[in-house]
Amino acid sequence: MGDVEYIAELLADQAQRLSMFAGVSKHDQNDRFFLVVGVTGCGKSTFISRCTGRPVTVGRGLYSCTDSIDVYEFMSNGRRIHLIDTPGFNDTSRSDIDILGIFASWLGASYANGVRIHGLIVLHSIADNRMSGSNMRNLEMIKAICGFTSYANVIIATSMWPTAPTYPEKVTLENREAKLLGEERFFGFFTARGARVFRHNEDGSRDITREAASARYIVDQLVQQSELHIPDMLQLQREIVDQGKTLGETAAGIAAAGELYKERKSHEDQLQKLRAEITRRLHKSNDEYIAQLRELEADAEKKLKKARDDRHTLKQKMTDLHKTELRGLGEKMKEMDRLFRKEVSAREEELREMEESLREMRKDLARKSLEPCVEHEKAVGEARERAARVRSAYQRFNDQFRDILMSGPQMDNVMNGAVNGIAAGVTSGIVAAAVAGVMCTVM
Ligand SMILES: Nc1nc2c(ncn2[C@@H]2O[C@H](COP(=O)(O)OP(=O)(O)OP(=O)(O)O)[C@@H](O)[C@H]2O)c(=O)[nH]1
Ligand SMILES: [Mg+2]
Repeated sequence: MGDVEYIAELLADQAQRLSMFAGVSKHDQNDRFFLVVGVTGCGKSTFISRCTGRPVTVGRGLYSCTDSIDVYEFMSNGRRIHLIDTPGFNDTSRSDIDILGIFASWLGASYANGVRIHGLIVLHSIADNRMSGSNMRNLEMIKAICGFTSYANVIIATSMWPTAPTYPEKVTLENREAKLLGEERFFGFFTARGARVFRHNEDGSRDITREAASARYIVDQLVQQSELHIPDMLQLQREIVDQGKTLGETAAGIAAAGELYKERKSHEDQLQKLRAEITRRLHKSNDEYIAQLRELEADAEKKLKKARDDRHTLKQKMTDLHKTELRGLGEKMKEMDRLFRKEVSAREEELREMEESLREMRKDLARKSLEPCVEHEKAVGEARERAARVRSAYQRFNDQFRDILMSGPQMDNVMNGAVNGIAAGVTSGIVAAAVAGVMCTVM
């Protein structure tokens, strides 16, 4: 299978999985939807992959990989479980505000279409030797997104336990765990309000079967809990859908705006210092040093511009957030369409040339043996299959995404509709918007 076909297959598959979470296609009453959250690299996608036994996009190194919401499902005791993979709030390429916009878009649309979140798994790497700024920010955002009175449907799962630690290492980790789970400013906030705690893959084994057993055990606990109690809708859903707040007016938006203000101030200060330094050194220093300062200045300007764009995002309501997602989608789909057309014409050109040379060969009556002709006919048959496969993949891509692309101009009408109308009208759009962020690594 060629690259383009493969990507198209992945996209179509992903669109199908997302559509149930977004409420575009109907789910069963017994289905369970669980959010998996935590900082970048804490093992969310791996956890989901182990549970579902399916490939999930997994990050490499410091760069975060899960760039939008994605949903993976599996059957457990006859019940369909949907695990919702989410980007961390310490993403390397996007700001917390962008990430919050993704949460608001998806959670808002799915809530408005009648999908409830039955619980959350908060993963935290026990290998992190301190609660860094990003860990703390993640916690603040999770709290603000949930806003529950009871956190009984939340599980805190520690990940990345080492294999065969020494005794002192073990003691250090256990002390760290006790502190993390006990102190109100860390996970104590959640545990004091009913959240339960588990160690995921405690023996640090990288054996897939054992990891899967551990992950499934944790999910089972949430399933059982959801039998007893279904949590309230998330605070972010209530605010963005029922109360029609802008992102910046939601509790999570307010929390993110505080950080944004600090970041903006720091970029402004840095820029001011750099500019003063450039003016001071302009006639005294060598060109190379000035060029370095100019580079830093350009970088600080870029960051400041991003912070200003983020302020704009905070002023958006759910419908605007969808529009933004759809605009990005349009661009990506056009690019995909271009790649597909290129691939289709390349395969057709190849087929034409091979058929042409086969015709020439057949005409050559002086040929002594028919062997080369038979071989060539086989090759032409294969080229024909390749061309047909790409054509049909392109057709599938078109069928799946054309309506979504066409829906852009009609969006304004849908936007003025009732809440359910809003969600139903736009979720097919955001389903595709998310799938258009083509994956980075597939396990
Ligand atoms: N040692 C160890 N490594 C793990 C474990 N779980 C995941 N990893 C590795 O940690 C890295 C990050 O894992 P991911 O599952 O991509 O983390 P994530 O939370 O989805 O990251 P983002 O998508 O960037 O937010 C990958 O290289 C995994 O193979 C674990 O339990 N133990
Ligand atoms: Mg991930």
